[in-house]
This record gives sequence, C-alpha cells and structure tokens, in this order.
Amino acid sequence: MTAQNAPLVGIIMGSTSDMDAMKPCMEQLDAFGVPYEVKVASAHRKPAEVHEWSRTAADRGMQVIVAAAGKAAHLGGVVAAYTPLPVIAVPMKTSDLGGLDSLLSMVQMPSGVPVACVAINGAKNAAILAVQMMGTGNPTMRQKVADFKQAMAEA
Ligand code: RP5
Repeated sequence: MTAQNAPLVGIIMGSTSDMDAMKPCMEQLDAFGVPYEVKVASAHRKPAEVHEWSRTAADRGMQVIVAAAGKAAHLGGVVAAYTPLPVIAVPMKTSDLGGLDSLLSMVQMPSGVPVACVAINGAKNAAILAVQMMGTGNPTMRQKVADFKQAMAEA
C-alpha cells in the first residue's frame, strides 16, 4: 500500500449480511477516489476485535469512521467510545422492525459520545458526509463534494 491509497475512511459493519446494503457507501467512495478499509465485526459477537480496530483506527491513518449495524445497533456508539475520530452510523433495515430498531439504537447516544447518523440504509449519504467532514480541513476533498453537487444539479 502506498501513502496515496492508504485508507482514510474506516467502514465497519456488524455482519456480512450488512455488506449488500453498504455497497453504495463503497461505490460512492470509489467514485470520489477516496480509499477506505472494510471490517466486519459485531459489537456483541466480537467486542475485543471491535475495541482493537477502533482504538487503532486514527493511528492507522483513518480520518472518519462509518459504522453500519442492525437490530440492537450499538456498533457506532461502541466504536465512538474508543476513538477520537468522527463516527457516522448507518442503521440497517431489519426484517422484524424495518430498521427503526437500528435507528433508535444509534441516535440515542448518551451526552459526551456523539455519533452522527444517516437514514436507514443510508450508506451512500454516509460516504458523502464522510468526505464532507474530511473537506473541512482539506480543499481537495471539499472540491470533490462541490463537483458532486454540481453534477447532481446538472443531471
Ligand atoms: C447486527 O445484527 C448486524 O449488523 C446485522 O445487521 C444484524 C443481523 O446479523 P446476522 O444475524 O445477519 O449476522 O449485528
């Protein structure tokens, strides 16, 4: 891996069953030309792995984390507990409660540990928001989003 393609966005999801819903996030980051890494680990099934990945994310070069999970979706909050990086949560649509369970689990964070949250299955918006966050201190990233908005307006 060269410095140029070192991952800047860390995408973590609770299960391989979340992968299809998260594809639009990866596709949008690919479209922006922003490198990312993908990790599958559940806050409940693999808590030690989630801890280690989150604790080391900033030192590994990540700037923003996108965390997707369904049902009792604590992944974003748990990741946020271990990293100073901004965390964007993506509530996964679920078979039983339609994803409202995931959404409420993600947004109702205790004071002091914020997690940004996009719509149910809002994977594409998570990618755009991640690049917008990086763009606050990086004109190249900001331009990517400006170009994206321009293209959307002209389509
Ligand atoms: C969560 O439970 C995952 O994020 C997934 O959305 C949901 C169901 O996981 P599986 O039982 O399909 O592995 O941890």
